[in-house]
Amino acid sequence: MRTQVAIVGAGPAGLFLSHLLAQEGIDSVVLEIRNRGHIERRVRAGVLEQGTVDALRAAGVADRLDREGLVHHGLELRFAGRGHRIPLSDLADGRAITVYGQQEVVKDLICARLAAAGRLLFEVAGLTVHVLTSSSPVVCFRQEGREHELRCDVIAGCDGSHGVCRDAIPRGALTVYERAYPFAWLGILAAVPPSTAELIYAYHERGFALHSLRSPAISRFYLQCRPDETLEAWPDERIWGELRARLATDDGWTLAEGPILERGITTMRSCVVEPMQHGRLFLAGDAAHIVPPTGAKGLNLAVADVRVLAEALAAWYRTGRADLLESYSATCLRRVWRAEHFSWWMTAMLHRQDDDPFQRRLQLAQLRYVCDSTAAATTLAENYVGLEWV
Ligand code: RFL
Ligand code: PHB
Repeated sequence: MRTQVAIVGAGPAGLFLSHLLAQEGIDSVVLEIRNRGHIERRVRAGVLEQGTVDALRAAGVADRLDREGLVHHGLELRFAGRGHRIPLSDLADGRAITVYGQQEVVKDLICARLAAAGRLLFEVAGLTVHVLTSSSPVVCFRQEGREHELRCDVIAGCDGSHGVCRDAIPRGALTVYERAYPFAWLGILAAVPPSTAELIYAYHERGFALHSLRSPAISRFYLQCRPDETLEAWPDERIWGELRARLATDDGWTLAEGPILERGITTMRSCVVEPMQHGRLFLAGDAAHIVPPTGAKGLNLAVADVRVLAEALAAWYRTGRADLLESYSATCLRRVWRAEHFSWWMTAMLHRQDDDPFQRRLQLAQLRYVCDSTAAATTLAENYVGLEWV
């Protein structure tokens, strides 16, 4: 088997890269360890930056997003029994976010690739990457019991935080920057109309809570919990009780409850590998960097990376110029580190960290400042909707 670009992983990064390359006339094969149903059902991100929506639209894969996505011009910070609206669009040049499930983006991209007869191989096993510093790297894998070798010009490692591409780079060629957090998120999807028109990020002494949404009939919630907790410790009654307590206000706001459709616990960490390239292997998305979900940046960074990579590959194939490929890592890392800082800042401001009352007063002082100062609110708003110039 041969292709120009072998793409490992059919998450948003791998699928969108394959789509962008096809638009430039560049052939690719996407290799995915899971089956199609699994990746189309995997509940994850929900917030798309303005730039992500614009990129999906420009690539012709936003028809359903434009019909079903919920455009939000603000969000709420809730603490000390009161909500404070941050008018995102007023503070960020009219830009907005769109709430649209990541698995819907994945479904739309799979449809587009299959409609264009793109090669998407599901349920590949034992995938390994070889001769990365040669001009003809190779991907080996098994499918339906048969061994395959895929020769290519370039490998795109889009295989997420537990993939194999990053680990194929020799130690010593990469620097890993990491930070763990002493808490996790319990996330649920519930069949209940949202009790809010905009996202609510709540700081409470019992811990952080987030009220998000997916559609007029489906709500999404997250609760800060301990990283060692299991789902058995969280029966439905405890989940709704904590959400009611952490989201409570003094003005009689009530939370509608409903059947829980899906639940999961995610640990939180920050991680960046530098550089995002080794020879002919280019890392993109979660394979190269992880952010805690508080800033809603992971999917948006994955899309931003592959836009840079697709443009660099297009220039290379068209004219032979390699400068954009050579600067791929540096170009992406500027945006990555801005998002790392923003996600860390949002996380530190909103989570209960320990029993330190000094720390709690600092967090409240920061929250009040963000709500009362236009300059501080603008910092949150422009980062949240996505900075155009990084
Ligand atoms: P993905 O989506 O993990 O896709 C990687 C794919 O690679 C496959 N794979 C392999 N394939 C072949 N061989 C192997 N050896 C393989 N190993 C792995 C995997 O099966 C998978 O299909 O990475 P990608 O494409 O880089 O996309 C990144 C995003 O998924 C991630 O950053 C976001 O989900 C993060 N995130 C959020 N991002 C946002 O922008 N906005 C949000 O609101 C937001 N909320 C979230 C989130 C992530 C969460 N969790 C569960 C981690 C909320 C949560 C709870
Ligand atoms: C979500 O809707 O899944 C969501 C929203 C905001 C975040 C993280 C996740 O910061």
